[in-house]
Amino acid sequence: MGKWSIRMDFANVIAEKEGPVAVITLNRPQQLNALSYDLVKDLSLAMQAFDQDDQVRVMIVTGGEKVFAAGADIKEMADQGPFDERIQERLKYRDRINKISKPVIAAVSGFALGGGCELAMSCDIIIASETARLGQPEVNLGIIPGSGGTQRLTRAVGKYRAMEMVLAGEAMSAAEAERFGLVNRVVPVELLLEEAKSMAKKIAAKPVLAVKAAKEAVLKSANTALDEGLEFERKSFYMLFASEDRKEGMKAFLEKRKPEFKGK
Ligand code: DAK
Repeated sequence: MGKWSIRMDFANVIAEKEGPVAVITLNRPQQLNALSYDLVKDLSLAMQAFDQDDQVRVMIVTGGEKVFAAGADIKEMADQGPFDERIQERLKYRDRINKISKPVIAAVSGFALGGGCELAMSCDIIIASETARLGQPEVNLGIIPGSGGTQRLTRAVGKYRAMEMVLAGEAMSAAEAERFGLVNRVVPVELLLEEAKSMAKKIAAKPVLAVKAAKEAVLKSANTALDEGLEFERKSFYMLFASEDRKEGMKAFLEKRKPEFKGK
């Protein structure tokens, strides 16, 4: 088991946790981590398990150093009909990934295409390596992005750049993705996981109730008009005033010491 305190067994992902940080590695390297039904199911189950695990504060989703994910599994999809039971099931597992309440960091190296790019975009923070290439090439297959690509990409990079990616199907380099705000930062490949873990540990040290409310409030902004979003933010803000961690955080600041958060 090495330094990992827990390692869950799944056929298509490696799920490990080290203290408050869980790392889930997509593990179909021969198929460039193509997102088969089984992989999406394993990923979803692993993420849900960590979401319910009180020891885990932050998750990292990665494909390792070579490739993040080359999209949905085209071999599997080729013969599927639109109402195939597996497509419906897949949607259910995919939706659960979007509903994870803890912060999720994507550590992206190599190709993140189609469903791979959409998976990265449904995470909260994206750290990329210099080799990362993010794109929505679905148009080449006669389809369009189906897991949020047209919506999240447009919100991230703006209409015109999103149109180019979705209509022409060409991927963005890591440097360009950083310039357009599609990734938080770009680091050398060998530092990718280290950087993601360092970000994860930083967040893991913050008071858990405030982190949860902050993620919820930022995500809310995508689905609401400004007035409604501001109201939601205000309610969450006042709710946190009732927490012990809020009192401790402010007291510690005034006493010039490090706060000791309890998650209450
Ligand atoms: N699916 C299945 N296998 C794949 C794959 C994929 N997406 N991508 C790569 N592979 C396999 C290749 O077939 C090859 O397998 P073997 O021939 O060795 O058996 C192996 O991985 C290595 O790939 P290449 O030989 O092609 O490697 P290269 O380095 O030459 O090229 C590449 C890398 C990433 C440029 C190329 O593999 C590529 O273009 N891959 C396809 C990328 C793509 O089009 N991705 C979008 C897929 S469509 C849904 C919502 C969303 C979606 C689905 C459903 N619902 C609402 C239900 C999402 C759709 C998509 O993502």
